[in-house]
Amino acid sequence: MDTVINAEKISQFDAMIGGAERVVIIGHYNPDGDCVGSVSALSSYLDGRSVGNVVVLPGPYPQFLSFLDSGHRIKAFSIKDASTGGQTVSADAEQAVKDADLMICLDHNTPGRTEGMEPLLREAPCSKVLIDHHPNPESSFYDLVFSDTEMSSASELLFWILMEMPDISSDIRRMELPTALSLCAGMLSDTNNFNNSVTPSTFRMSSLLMDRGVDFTLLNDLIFGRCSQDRMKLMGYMLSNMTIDPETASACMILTRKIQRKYNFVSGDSEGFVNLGLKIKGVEVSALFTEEADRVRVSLRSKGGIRVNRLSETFFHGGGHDKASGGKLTIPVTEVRDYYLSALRQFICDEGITFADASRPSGQ
Ligand SMILES: [Mn+2]
Repeated sequence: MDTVINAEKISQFDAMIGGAERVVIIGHYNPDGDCVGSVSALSSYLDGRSVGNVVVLPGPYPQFLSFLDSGHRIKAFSIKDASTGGQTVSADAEQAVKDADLMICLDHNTPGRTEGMEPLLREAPCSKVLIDHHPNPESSFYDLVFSDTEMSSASELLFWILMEMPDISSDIRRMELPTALSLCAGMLSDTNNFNNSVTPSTFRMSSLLMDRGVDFTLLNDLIFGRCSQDRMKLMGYMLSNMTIDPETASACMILTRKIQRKYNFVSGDSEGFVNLGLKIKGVEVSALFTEEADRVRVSLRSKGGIRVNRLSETFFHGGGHDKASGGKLTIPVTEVRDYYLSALRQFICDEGITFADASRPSGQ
């Protein structure tokens, strides 16, 4: 952590916040738990310093994360118009970006990850700060960059930054409880409850947060234990219809619009589904394809030698982490599975990948 957080950067960040009157906090498209946790934590930290701030996300967050926004202060930039079914831009959210004198971007590495907000962000004249844990940040866009791919989550990175700020000075008791709760929720969410990307620093953070009074049992229940029946039934359907390809050691799930309608799908309902394929012996890469209005959204996970960020960059118009990445396709959903398998075959061949586990899955 010391390579990205140093005293000079902390005092620069502290001065930027101290000199700001209207901070806009930005998260990424399809906001997840780490995104919503880190933006709400930063917002409550700024509240504590009486610095005016607004959170703007490219779209609405999943309902199960609403406990992180009890004051209903998070604005969605693009919202679905109930009458037309199309997308409309929130004038409020747009104005908040234009009015800001400081922009702080969390859990994404380029304005491109904010989709429709990108032009607005690129035109904004204010100073910009990045706090993120994805590889290859677009550093030239930001005036100050905190980037560390070793961190489990943007929430963990923000935690260590806040701990170094002069008003907290490594004393966890000086961190407000709502800030601590949000940071913990973001970390638990991105690590899938300590299942991936954790390091000793993640446990040090957890220990301090527990000292501060964060209730891990409650948070665990709020994040992972309040599924709707529809979501659980959809999970059952998706597991029953998951396909396994022994040759590429891969699993594939496709969530079509038809199935979404059948199970009354709402945003967040497929959270974590992509990880399920990796539970099968011999599967090293897992994909979830979600049909949307104008594209098929791609989620990829790996636990072997296949670096899914490279796979996504090459074949799925996306990127991310070695073991977790996303992307998009604009081909018909019926062609997605064949495309995925041929992309995998080519990638495995081009990269010379061999599988660690000789006992491949045996298909259905
Ligand atoms: Mn994250």
